[in-house]
Amino acid sequence: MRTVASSDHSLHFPKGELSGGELVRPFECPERWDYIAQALSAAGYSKPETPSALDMGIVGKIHQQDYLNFLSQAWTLWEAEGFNGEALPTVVPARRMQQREPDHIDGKLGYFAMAIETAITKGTYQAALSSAACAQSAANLLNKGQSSAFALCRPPGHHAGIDLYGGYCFLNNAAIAAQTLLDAGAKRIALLDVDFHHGNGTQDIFYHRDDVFFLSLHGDPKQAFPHFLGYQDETGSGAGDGFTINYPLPPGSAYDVWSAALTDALNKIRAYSPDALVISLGVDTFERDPISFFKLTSHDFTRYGELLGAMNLPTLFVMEGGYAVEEIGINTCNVLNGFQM
Ligand code: OKP
Ligand code: ZN
Repeated sequence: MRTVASSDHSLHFPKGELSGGELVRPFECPERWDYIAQALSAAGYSKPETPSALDMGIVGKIHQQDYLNFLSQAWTLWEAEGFNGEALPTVVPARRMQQREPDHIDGKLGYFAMAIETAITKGTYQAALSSAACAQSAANLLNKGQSSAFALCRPPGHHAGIDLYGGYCFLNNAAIAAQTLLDAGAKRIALLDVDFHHGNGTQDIFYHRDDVFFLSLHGDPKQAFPHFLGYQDETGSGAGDGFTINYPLPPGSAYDVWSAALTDALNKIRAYSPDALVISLGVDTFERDPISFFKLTSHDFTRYGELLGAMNLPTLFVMEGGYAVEEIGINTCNVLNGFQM
């Protein structure tokens, strides 16, 4: 399996994440990328390829232009105010307030945020662009006939909506990859999100569409981030009616419970008969993940990789979360190895 990665990920390394009322060192840190790259190399995967320049025309089919303008300007506007810290929102357009983009950066940050733990810094936008480019270039490997590919995306993407950032995400890498497959002639894409957290951004982007079938297994939003999306009764709308499926699962869920949901999802994907499968691959379902509550073992990642491989579909893996940093490489490789068994 060919892999795509960009060293630009290291341009995004905020010092602080708002967690438990403190600014802590972010869980989503640059070493995550290093551990995965190292594990891929140790497992005999060929050296990751550098992505081609991102096609912004395709990005424009996923994200709104006002949002892209905001991301591109945020750090400059923040610095121009003379603020000393990293850019974090403090005020959001809550119920019954104006949904209107303000001029001041404090207002813009809150207007486009879906969560406020995530800092924007000088290199954030470039890192996000290169991360999306990895997903897009990996999608283009499938377009050119490869049966699978892995995009080592960092920062992750699945919480980024049409015009929303947060939860460590800025551009929706998996959605951009799915659109890249569609624009090359695919008619139906299944996008399966196995990250511990609900892929609210991906759901938002495709909620009204029937050309991308979105399925997500995740911690029940009553108990888990992002808390405000990912319930079972969200099933799509309009043309997209029936093309969103959520599997919210309770705290402590181990492989028996989790894989039963996966098997159901895979059966529904088979019935949809997609041209390709995109996996939002988060390995924060791991039993020792510091911010999640599922109980998958390292071996379980191999087991479900095999189930994904048995689908016999062109498959693109897009890296999302995973915060047990020392085990993130092994767990990610286990999925890819299982897939190829
Ligand atoms: C990003 B991805 C829990 C706080 C959660 C944000 C989590 C973002 C996860 N105490 N903070 O889906 O792995
Ligand atoms: Zn996650």
